[in-house]
Amino acid sequence: MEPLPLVGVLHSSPVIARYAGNPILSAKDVPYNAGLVFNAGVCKYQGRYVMVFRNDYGSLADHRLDGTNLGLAYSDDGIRWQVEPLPCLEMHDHEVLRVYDPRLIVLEGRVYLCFALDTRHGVRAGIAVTDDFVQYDVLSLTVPDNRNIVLFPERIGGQYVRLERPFPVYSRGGERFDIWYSDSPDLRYWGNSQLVLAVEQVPYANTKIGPAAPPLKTDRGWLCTFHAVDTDPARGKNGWEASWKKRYSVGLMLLDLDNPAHVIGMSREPLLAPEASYETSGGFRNHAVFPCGAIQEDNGEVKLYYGAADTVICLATARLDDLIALCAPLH
Ligand code: BMA
Repeated sequence: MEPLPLVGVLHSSPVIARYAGNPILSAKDVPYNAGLVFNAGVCKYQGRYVMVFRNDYGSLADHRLDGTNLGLAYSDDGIRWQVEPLPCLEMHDHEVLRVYDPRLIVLEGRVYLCFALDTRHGVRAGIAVTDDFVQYDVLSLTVPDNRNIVLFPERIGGQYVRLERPFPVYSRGGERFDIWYSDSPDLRYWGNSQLVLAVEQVPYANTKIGPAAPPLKTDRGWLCTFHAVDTDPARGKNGWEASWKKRYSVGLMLLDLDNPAHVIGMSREPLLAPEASYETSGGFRNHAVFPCGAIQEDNGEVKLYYGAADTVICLATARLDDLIALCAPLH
């Protein structure tokens, strides 16, 4: 298969503004062993903002990582966070190596946590449900290789719906991965899988794309962020991880309200591209912005929570109307 072209320079859209106090959460805010504190799911539940974040702990000073857990934090304003004394959802056992990249979705009054998990027999993705962020009931796990699951916040046509990103390593010709749709009658059995958006349709990706934060319902369609990855072998060492050469930007698409496997529109340029110093330098993997949480406020603002350089958690905001307007029809 022909390689996709190099992407070149990228800039963030003028409609999005980084919070001036970024990062909003980092290792120093966590009351237990913490290192890289990044990709965070966020929801509003029972009057508070709740965050579940990824913590790759170890010693940053020595560039050493020992393991991964998920931290839990609460906030009254979505900006200042208080981290709980202990991590949550420990699944580590002989088979499960780690759980990471959480997304939170409030659906029919309960909170669903979608997560990736590395196992001894492949990368999987799971869906768990909780009412208190203490007890979690794991409802389903995919077969390998699949991750980046995001659930829609309501049933559509009676079915539960999700976006996901399988890794077809043989048939697509290298690391060329796309966004897929599946639905389920009960959140346990998933099927009716369909391709939603392919990497070659995204001008700012040449490697892979995947769902980012969970979809937001608007009167024009489901507004979905996705991560868009491009590789440039000339980029060289790009962070303190040994061989990191990729760049992660954020794309935006609008899906049909009644048939979310159908793309109505997509931003032709990234919503967010790594540009701020905390996104481009000094991190584990520089040039990575990776949202796992989005909150739609009543005043028309959208808060986007993203991991920056796989090292800290940041916030950016935009107007919902501006985001919808960026999604141009796909040809
Ligand atoms: C992806 C995942 C994410 C990470 C991103 C950028 O493949 O591992 O957890 O944030 O790469 O490094």
